[in-house]
Amino acid sequence: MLNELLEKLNKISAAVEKEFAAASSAAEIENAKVKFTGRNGSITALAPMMGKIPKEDKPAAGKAFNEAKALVAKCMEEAKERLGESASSAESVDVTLPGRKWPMGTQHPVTKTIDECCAIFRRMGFTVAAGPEIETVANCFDKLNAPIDHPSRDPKDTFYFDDGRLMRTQTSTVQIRTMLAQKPPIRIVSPGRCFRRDTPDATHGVHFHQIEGLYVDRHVTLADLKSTLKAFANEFFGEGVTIRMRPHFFPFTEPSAECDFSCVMCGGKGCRVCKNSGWLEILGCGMVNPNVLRNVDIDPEEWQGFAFGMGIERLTMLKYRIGDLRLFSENDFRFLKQF
Ligand code: 2NM
Repeated sequence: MLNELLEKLNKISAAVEKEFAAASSAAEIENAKVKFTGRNGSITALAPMMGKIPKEDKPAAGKAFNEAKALVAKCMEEAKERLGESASSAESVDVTLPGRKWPMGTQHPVTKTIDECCAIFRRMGFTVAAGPEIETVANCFDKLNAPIDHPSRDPKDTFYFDDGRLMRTQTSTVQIRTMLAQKPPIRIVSPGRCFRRDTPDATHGVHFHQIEGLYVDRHVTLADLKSTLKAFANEFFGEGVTIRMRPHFFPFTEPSAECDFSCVMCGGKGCRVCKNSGWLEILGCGMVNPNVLRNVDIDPEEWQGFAFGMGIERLTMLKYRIGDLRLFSENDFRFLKQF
């Protein structure tokens, strides 16, 4: 038994010397090592024989094993030395290996909708404007003609800082900033994040996205507003969509309206999504209240304007048939990678 083992180890040792002597790259050296002492290496494979060696022969067998392993280590060192620099650095980069693939990211569906809305309004001559998320009471409420007791001013509904500033509740603040900084004509859309203080639950958190539009010029009428919204509806949802306006109230516009689009799911026939009405409430709009214009030093006798605002999440859900708001904030890759 011992002789058989010694014979096998001898043969392998000869092969070890040959193999390492022939190795001409770091990869080949590594391969040779694996071939002899790796998990399925030929020396490793002899280990079970130890169990069958008679007790008195075990020391000799163990010695022979250790010598074979030491030979592998020695030949490996020699081979590495022989190859010098080329083995340790240059050759260790195997240029024939395939490159590492970096996963390609995707756009968040909310970002997609923002970009698409901006593109549509740009084609109609609007500029995209941005502003800070932390705002003053003046920009968020006072200048927008919000009455002093308006519920949205309540700290129950709006996040206030100790210094009196707040997290904007709509992006009309950007319209105010633009009107203060520029003379009409003004044509802007302002997409962005808004904050309302609500107890976060399964269906809504504290922030959402809006895009608001503003057009101030001479002779702007409700007809301009309606045709702009109709053009948007057809660009965003498709040619077949019709719109309607219903009277409403906002402090910053007069008159004000809510604008419905014919249901994009059923084409207006009535379905679950439109609660069988054939219509979807999409946005709020109106003619800029003369008080707002006066608040930003624009003469309402000379200039008129229209404005509108809509929720990005709702547009996105309707366009991509997303049934649950939570998907927008859960960061589930299975959801996000579809966009
Ligand atoms: C809406 C609905 C109606 C609006 C008004 C203004 C401004 F600054 F001109 F007064 N900006 N946005 C507006 C009007 C926003 O959101 C539902």
